Amino acid sequence: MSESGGFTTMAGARAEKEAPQLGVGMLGYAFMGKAHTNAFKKLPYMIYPPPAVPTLAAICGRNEAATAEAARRYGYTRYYTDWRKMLEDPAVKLFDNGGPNDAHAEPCIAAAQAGKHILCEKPLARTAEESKTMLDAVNKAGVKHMVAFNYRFVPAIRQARLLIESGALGRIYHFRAMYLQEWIMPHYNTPMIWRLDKKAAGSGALGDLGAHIIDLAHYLVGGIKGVSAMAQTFIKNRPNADGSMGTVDVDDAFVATVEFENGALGTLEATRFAAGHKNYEVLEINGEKGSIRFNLERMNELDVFWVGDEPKETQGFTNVLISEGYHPWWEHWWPQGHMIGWEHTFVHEIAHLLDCIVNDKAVAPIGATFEDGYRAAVVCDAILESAQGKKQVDVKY
Ligand code: SOE
Repeated sequence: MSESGGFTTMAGARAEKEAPQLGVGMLGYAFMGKAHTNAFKKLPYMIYPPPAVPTLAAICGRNEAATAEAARRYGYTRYYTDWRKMLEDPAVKLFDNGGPNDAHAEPCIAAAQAGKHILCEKPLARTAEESKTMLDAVNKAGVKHMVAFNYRFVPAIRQARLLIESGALGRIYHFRAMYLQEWIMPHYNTPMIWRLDKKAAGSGALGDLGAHIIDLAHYLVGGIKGVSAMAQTFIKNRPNADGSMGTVDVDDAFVATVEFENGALGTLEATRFAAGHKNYEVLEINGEKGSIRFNLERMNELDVFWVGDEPKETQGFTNVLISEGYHPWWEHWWPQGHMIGWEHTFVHEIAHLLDCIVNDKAVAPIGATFEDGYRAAVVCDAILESAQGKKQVDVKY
């Protein structure tokens, strides 16, 4: 308990010196541009003293009016409609790629060659091969690099990793994860969008949602040895903006069984056709000493079960609130029980990257590097190969 019995003093932090500033160049102004910019602006006064103060040097997007509006709305100093010009801007030290999947590789490789540190939204790229070109570029350039697998930065997920690392679960037998959404079901009348076009997205639910749970499988359990999967496209044609009919050439859903290198067995599932589920990412880990269960829609909680934990063992799982000052990142927020949300995971992950940049620390294992993005892409490719070939596929990173 802290001095006030669980209510830490909110005004206690003191900054000994001015934090360094770091200019950000943001590619994209839509969903991820908004989520990342919200984190850049909130970070300096909530993660206090901040490792660095991100300055909004520039934002870039194809549509000039929308990009200029985003610059005004968020307070970016400049805006560009050509990312090549933005990368020439000396004020840009951190390139943040929040663009669609087909706009990840070329700009990130160019940013690495220009000596910029890089944050790239997930999935890293459309395929493992394309991800590898990005990994090679950042390794050659010696810049810091992170993939925005933001669920590693949910306090409860970080707490699960710490418990597993401490041996609290013992040998891991199972990893079970689902990521369920509903927003492209018939009643949404979703037209052809870039996420449903293989050329733009690389894959469908697999790369968008499956990549998250594959990264968490790597983060919480370890490497994957082999997969056996099935995939389905439930609606094969959707209207294009011009009224013509487009062909959906990506998966609407996949299910996979996986064998981990440490012998554990797993099941992975992601779909955008789970009626009633809005952003339902759940996972469960079963070990010899107990189990841990997480649900993103109750993201400040963990359900735990400890073998031999009398008398709870006879009653099943216990629900634990992850909101104490000593829980990961909670010292930056509110007193116990005052919940944080999905947006705060971006504040945590960007603060971590800034700390790694200004203090030359390793991004991994707390954050996902381009190596992790590549490893997730290898598993995604294996799942597609298994589904298309109707066979089990070995995973070779
Ligand atoms: C859309 O499916 C989406 O925004 C994903 O792209 C995000 O990564 C996920 O966190 C929420 O859903």
